[in-house]
Amino acid sequence: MVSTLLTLSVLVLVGIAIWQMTKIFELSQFQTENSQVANDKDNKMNGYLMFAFLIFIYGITIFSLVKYTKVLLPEAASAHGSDYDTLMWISMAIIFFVQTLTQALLHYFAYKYHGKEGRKALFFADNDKLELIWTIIPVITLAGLILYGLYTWTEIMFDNAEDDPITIELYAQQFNWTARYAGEDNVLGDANVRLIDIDNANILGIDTADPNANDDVIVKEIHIPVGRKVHFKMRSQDVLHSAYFPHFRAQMNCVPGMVTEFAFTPTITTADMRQKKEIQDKVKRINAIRAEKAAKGEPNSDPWEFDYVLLCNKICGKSHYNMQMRIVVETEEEYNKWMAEQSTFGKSIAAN
Ligand SMILES: [Cu+2]
Repeated sequence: MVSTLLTLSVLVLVGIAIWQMTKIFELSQFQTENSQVANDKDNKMNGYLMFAFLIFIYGITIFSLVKYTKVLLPEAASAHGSDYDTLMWISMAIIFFVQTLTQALLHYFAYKYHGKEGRKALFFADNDKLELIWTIIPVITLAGLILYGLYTWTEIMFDNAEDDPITIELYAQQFNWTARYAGEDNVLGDANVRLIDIDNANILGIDTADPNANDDVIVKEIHIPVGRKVHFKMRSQDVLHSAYFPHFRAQMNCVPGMVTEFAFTPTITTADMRQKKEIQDKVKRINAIRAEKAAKGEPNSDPWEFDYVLLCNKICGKSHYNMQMRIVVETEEEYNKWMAEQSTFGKSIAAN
């Protein structure tokens, strides 16, 4: 501890010494060609450099668009997903257009009006017309985007008119997910962190006295029938986590001490998604990288197959990156068959 402090103070002192020495060095220089005042040549040079930098920005933008567009998420696999994507693409298009235009203007003006011997800047205190224009246009655009966003949000979050959703609880903890189906009655049994009893297979702290808990089904992989709404209720055991379903365009924080909710309807089965061209291309690309790793004998190099996933999207600790669960979207029959194979909470408790 003391030695760390000592090392730190020595480093700081050395830093100050170097800084003072450069200052002395600067002061000792003769004020000839090395003048700090920019001349016409310097100003012109800086004007050109502004243009060069603009070309660099556009170049790197085009490069990224060409090279990295393929890593974007595939087609949305939920009923609300296309609304969400449209909202994002409209916002992105407006931002992209305005950014491209203003960036060019900024650099062009910096070049056009670069410093010149004898040129003086025009000064005026204010201009009502200009201020009106640059206030009104953003206000209208932003109001439009925000209203459209709110409308989409309400559509996604509060559209529960039809349905008979399947209720599934997602339980987050450092560093894994556990899911609990509400069972035959579609009502989750009460649960509390104080009731957790690892030795008796009660990992979610389910209240054994609650009759609704008996038919609950605890699993480590989610299966959902395509076209059926799923109502997720999230809990967290320890810290903030975030349930992120990238392919279904859904995300909700999991907060210790409260239940958060999100519902969506999956529209494409896992099997159908695997047939899509963009997914097959992605699988090919990833497996090419994996084959290279396998040739070198590196880990995580077995061939990969596409699956929907639930990820944690909050930096919740050192193994956060590994916090994921497989989601299988299948036909109603396949789902029923899978569900029939699962054991209920009541049965596993009785077996203990
Ligand atoms: Cu997490």
